[in-house]
Amino acid sequence: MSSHPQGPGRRNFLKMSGAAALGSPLVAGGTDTGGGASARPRGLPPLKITEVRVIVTCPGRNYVVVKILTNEPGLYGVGDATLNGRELAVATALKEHIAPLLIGRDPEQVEDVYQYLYRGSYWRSGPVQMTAIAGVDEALWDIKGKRAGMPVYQLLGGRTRVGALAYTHASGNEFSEVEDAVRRGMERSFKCVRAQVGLPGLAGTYGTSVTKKSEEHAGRVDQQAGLPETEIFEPSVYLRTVPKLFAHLRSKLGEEVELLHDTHEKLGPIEGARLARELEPFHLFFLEDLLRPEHKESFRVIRQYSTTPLAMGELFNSLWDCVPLISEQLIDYIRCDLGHIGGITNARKVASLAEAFHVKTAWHGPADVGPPTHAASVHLDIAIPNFGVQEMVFWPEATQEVLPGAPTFKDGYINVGDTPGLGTDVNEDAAKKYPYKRAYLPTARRIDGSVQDW
Ligand code: KDG
Ligand code: MG
Repeated sequence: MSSHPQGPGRRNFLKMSGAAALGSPLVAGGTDTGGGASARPRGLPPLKITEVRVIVTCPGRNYVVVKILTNEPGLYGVGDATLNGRELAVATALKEHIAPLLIGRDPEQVEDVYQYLYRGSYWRSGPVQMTAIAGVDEALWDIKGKRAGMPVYQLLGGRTRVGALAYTHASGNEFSEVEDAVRRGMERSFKCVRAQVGLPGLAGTYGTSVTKKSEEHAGRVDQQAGLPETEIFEPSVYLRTVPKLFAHLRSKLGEEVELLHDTHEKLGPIEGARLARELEPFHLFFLEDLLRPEHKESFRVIRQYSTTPLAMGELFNSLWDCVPLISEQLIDYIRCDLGHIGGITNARKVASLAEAFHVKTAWHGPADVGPPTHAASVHLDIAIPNFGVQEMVFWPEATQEVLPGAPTFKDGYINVGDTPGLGTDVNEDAAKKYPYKRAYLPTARRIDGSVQDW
């Protein structure tokens, strides 16, 4: 192979040798070492996975990073396999169960590896397994891009837009604080801002327990060291407060700024319908995650009552979680997390399914998934035709030191550059400076003490 693992020599070589052929089928009873190891295009040396490193690090918060090395000197890929509050479960799945299956396999057979890890394991889906698979998938796309000398978005069909419209977060305990935070987002050139407010008499509502500079914390849900803290939630208080917040924001800020809101799966169907209906006059860009993820058909109730655009999906782990909502056009934005739904390979299928039903994408982009997942999301955003909006974060210095190369933000848009692969990396020495710290998400209860969806 060329002495420049990421250089243009690769691209020319691939052009000359044509598309990679799939290999000969396995003979019955053999060990599955992958579909195509034996049938590479003439002259292209076979590529093999030689090592899978699982790096757990806490530069401000916990991240699980997958680094896949190959037999080609210098050629490796980096993926993110972080599952907030369950990091070590994913790291163990990767180290103990998945890594041994990857050694010797052809890293370029991304779809085959995905199928093998998803369907081949018999135990399918679930957040731990799908986050682990996402880490592997992102690393393999990174390798493929580096080998081709192209950014991943080129492998996905090339650019369809100059950048991905991004949204940031604004929050506060008073309406005026939220208003100020939205203004700060707008000053920073955001065209879209998610607004969350504290509930009177109830301390620590979802998305509000941050400092006044809330846009710095976009998507950042504080991890609770030790044991999780409990927030108190009451649907009646929430339902009375949120429409008044948006009435306030529209009266102060006008119609132009796009406003979003996240219910974070806290309501029942008729409550969700009431909220969506009462928010109609304030023209939200979307109302996110009204209902728990289990019974998708409940969204029919909301659709009957309201034209507020709906988004859903950050807790979904499989393509089939998305099918009822998309095929019945019960939502307007599908917002799976690439890091929890198996990576680019599965998310692009979700996007294509959505395209057929007039549903757009709004991939989940909080700080509790790492820069490689954010980069993967943006590569997909700028390549697909039915992109909607991208949630984004600003990274603290320590995260940038350990996980460099995150997408950049300018004039309301988030973007990736032309570095081959995903453009992100891991600094293993820096990662060692920040050892894992056990941490949890908060949890929630009603005033009567019963468990509430957080
Ligand atoms: O780990 C949980 C967070 O990722 C989640 O609470 C953030 O809902 C979220 C969002 O929309 O960013
Ligand atoms: Mg959310």
